[in-house]
Amino acid sequence: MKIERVELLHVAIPLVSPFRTSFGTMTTKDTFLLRVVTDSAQGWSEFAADPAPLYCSEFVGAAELVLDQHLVPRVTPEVTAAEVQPRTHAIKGHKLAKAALETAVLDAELRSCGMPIGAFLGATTDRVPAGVSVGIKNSIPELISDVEGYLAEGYARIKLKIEPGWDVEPVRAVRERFGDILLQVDANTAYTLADAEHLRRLDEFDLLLIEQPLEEDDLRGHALLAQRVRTPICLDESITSARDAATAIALDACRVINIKPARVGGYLEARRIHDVAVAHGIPVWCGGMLETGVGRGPNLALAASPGFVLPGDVSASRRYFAQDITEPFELRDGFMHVPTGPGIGVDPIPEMLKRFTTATRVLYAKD
Ligand code: NPG
Repeated sequence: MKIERVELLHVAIPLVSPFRTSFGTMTTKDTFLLRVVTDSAQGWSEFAADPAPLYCSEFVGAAELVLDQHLVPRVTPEVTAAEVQPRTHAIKGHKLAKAALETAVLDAELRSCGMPIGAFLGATTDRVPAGVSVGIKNSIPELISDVEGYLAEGYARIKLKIEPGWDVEPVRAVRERFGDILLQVDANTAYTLADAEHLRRLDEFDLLLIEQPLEEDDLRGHALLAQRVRTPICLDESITSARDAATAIALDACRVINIKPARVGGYLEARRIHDVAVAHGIPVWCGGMLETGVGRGPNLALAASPGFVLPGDVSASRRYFAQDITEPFELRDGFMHVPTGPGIGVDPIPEMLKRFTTATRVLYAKD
């Protein structure tokens, strides 16, 4: 497939309400889209990280630079989606930037042969149960009211963001108020092994899992923590490849894995992690990074693979955006539907693209 043009479009889309985690508060989805025009079709993708390196080491400015100077030159003028990873392998790290590039190329390739990404990845269902991630609130009544609203909308599972000082009490309040719902927590690396006894207090609430309690490079710490708490440990930030997944499983550092395609370099590696996990009997679920429809569509397709046995962070567009950049994804009876069109199955709406784009840059143009 011949690439004719690569464009990077900065977009800024307001969130319906601030989203607070242990690493910061987001009020706008501020990122970029990639558009890859080829001789047969065009492809779209979304860079998943934020303007500051708070969730992971990558951020918008660095990704733009590495795509422009190091990644795009290695895949132009001719490439296939499967070749993106080997051709960019020499560039260390930058998996979220690589994921954006691979996904746009994959989208173009799949569109050119009329294949939906779900069919390509091996989806075995056309709808997936949706969970919702609930940020840290100013008070427990505020949290209860938000959770009540999400349950009324039909979400199948609630994930509470936690941090030291906002953990046992909010979890207790939600469990007491809503009874036997599917409930899990996400610490985004906010604790240390010295907090093991404190984290053990979460055991009484029968959580599905505790996600990424310790630093991303602390697999041993997670393995030791797993011996001291009953709640299953789930890894997110720590898993950036199929090899990481195999290592973490071998070390007993996790009993569940959150797969975010962006974090692991794209959908091809995400599928490999899924396969490693399935081979070891480890359940997986699909994470989210407040993606617009451009990222949400393919995430839903991945979440339709058979190993995704837990509800993912694949909520409706309106959970985050009053107006999405694509047609909105909607929740129906607690499920989200996998897009069926070719490629990622969604396109930015030209009018919305115009409204939300703050700058456009051409990274490659055929002479
Ligand atoms: O529903 O898309 C969603 C968000 C789910 O909580 C969520 N994402 O740590 O998993 C996370 C968190 C996140 C948000 C990560 C923003 C990075 C950026």
